[in-house]
Amino acid sequence: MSVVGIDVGFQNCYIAVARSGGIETIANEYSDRCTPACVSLASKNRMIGNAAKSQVITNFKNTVHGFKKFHGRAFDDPFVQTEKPKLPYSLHKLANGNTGIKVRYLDEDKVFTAEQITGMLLTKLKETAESALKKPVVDCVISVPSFFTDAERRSVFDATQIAGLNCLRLINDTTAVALAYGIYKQDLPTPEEKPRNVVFVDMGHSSFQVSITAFNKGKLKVLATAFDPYLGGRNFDEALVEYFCEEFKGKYKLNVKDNPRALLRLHQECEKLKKLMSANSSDLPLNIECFMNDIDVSSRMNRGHFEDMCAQYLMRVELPVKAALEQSKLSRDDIYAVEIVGGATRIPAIKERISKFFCKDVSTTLNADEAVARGSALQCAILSPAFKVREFSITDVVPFPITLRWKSPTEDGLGECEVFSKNHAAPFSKVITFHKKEPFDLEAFYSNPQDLPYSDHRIGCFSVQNVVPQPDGDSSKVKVKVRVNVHGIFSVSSASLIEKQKGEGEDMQIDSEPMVQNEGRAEDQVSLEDGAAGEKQDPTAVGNKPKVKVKSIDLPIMAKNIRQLDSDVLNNFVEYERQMIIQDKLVKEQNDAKNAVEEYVYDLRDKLCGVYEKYITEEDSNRLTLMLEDTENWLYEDGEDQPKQVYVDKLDALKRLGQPIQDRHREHEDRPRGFEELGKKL
Ligand code: ATP
Ligand code: K
Ligand code: MG
Repeated sequence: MSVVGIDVGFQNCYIAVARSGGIETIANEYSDRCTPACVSLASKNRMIGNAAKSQVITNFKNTVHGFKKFHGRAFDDPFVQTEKPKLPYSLHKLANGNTGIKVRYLDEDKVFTAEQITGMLLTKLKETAESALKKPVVDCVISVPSFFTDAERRSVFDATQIAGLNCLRLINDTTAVALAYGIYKQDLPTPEEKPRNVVFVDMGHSSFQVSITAFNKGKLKVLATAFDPYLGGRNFDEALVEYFCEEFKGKYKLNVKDNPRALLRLHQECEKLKKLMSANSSDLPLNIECFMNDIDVSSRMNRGHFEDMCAQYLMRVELPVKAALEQSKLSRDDIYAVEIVGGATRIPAIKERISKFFCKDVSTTLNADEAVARGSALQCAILSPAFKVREFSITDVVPFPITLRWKSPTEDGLGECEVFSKNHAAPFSKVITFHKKEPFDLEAFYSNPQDLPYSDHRIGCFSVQNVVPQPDGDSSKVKVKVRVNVHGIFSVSSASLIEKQKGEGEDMQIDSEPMVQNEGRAEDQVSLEDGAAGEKQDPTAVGNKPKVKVKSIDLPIMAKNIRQLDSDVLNNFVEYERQMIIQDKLVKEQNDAKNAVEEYVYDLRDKLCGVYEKYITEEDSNRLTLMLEDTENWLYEDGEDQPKQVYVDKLDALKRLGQPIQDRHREHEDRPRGFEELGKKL
């Protein structure tokens, strides 16, 4: 069983595997360890990753990138609406209100969901890992931003299902980084000692995340997370793009924004320029040939000017860093190190701001690009029974407080309770006791809509069914377990009805109990309250004290989460992905077979006027050359798009003619040298 971790970035994806020798980041067929988060749909197949990235400009309407934040988002979500006009491809409102991505695929208009597009990307990453490991990849850990809400997490989780993966955990980006940092450290304080507090900062293409984590030997505990979900490298690219669009309007009378291709090219060039400026403070040129209307454009930029232009973004760097420190209740002196990862932290001004805030140099001991994937692979290794790895416990946090609401016989008719506070430990289960006579609904939502980087503060509605009064007509005691699971997803996970016990009149009571600190596997633990809930039948009274006979009946729960895909829809997506994989494979085999014919034609033709010359009569050679020419023409005409077998047969036919010549040549080559020398003399 393979053990892999996947960092699904807004721009860049990485896949790492745990092997006996340690963690290794895997390179794809382009010998690139980074796979672009890009999917390109075409009339016969899909291209994913590097192959798709090369289609960004040529096939811009059908090449999808920058879709990570469409997970779990309504089409009407303000974020989706602000992104929409900036995208080279079209968005489409799905029947359930979710965001769809509209493209041409197999010569038809198709609308894919974010789950499907990420599913395609995961298929590619899975195949990359499988071809490197030479065995199937199923179990994995996938990273998500720490600020992802329930709907976004469930949506990413569905994508893993579509790709046929078994996701053991959705791990927060910064937590994965913390694990990659901590697990190999030999000198962490013992559990009794004061922990070592480390700040992790990750700025990627689309977002900025900060966490403060306390380490002791064998464990890490996240103390606080803070973020700016809309601050990342792309803002800096956009600032440059805006600037040059303005400049080119005056200088060349070009309206770049009206030309999607030119705009995409400008984006690419601005990103390159931005990266150059990280290493170079002098004036740098920007040159794009044949940019628009056959005009070559050129300009210059330097770091100082760039920083002025981006002042509004640079100002925002300090805010999450400050918020995280405040929430952790630590002072700057308590911070042992500030570790930075993510591509955009290479911008010197960003590094400076972080360093200045903590009055400390930032550390770059982790691989800025690969740390998230490597940490995810480590988590997968810990969770996988197939792998032996040092015990390391992870306690993460709940990023946004969660409240439950229900109808109650009180004055305002509503009962309400915050079940998870901000930075509450996670995963975690709690048991809440209600007194009810009939089925009831629990509505879960994020307590503070204003702090949520998501437009809908609802999580879902959980209906506790089959509740009946006690035989004497009184309310029944109903124990409800709520939890934030290992993926950071909230649910009302179980409920049971307990026969009335004496002396309990209160409306609702909440008991909490941390889940066993075994991370993922804690999932399977049943949280028991006083040994009552979860037990079907309590043993009858023993000893002196007469005990009430307690009976507990499991109650079904109907969950309805916002933006959730129906299970039959998800199943269809799983099936459709399988079909697309088969289709891609067919096209690949067809192309390979066609290429083999083409290669053979070129190779044989070269050799006929070269090394094979002596082994064929002139007449035969001319005939064969003519035939090769015919085949070449055929490949560009009737033979352009034929079933694989046609190419295979074609190649066989050619080989029947070519092989004897090759054999004669080889026979001669293999002849002992002396013999040949002798032959020459004779
Ligand atoms: P996210 O974490 O938001 O999902 P991601 O994980 O795909 O996105 P990263 O791969 O961490 O993002 O970083 C990509 C960003 O880093 C891009 O904006 C890229 O231009 C930027 N970047 C990479 N190298 C440099 C550099 N040397 N200087 C400036 N920016 C850089
Ligand atoms: K990444
Ligand atoms: Mg990232």
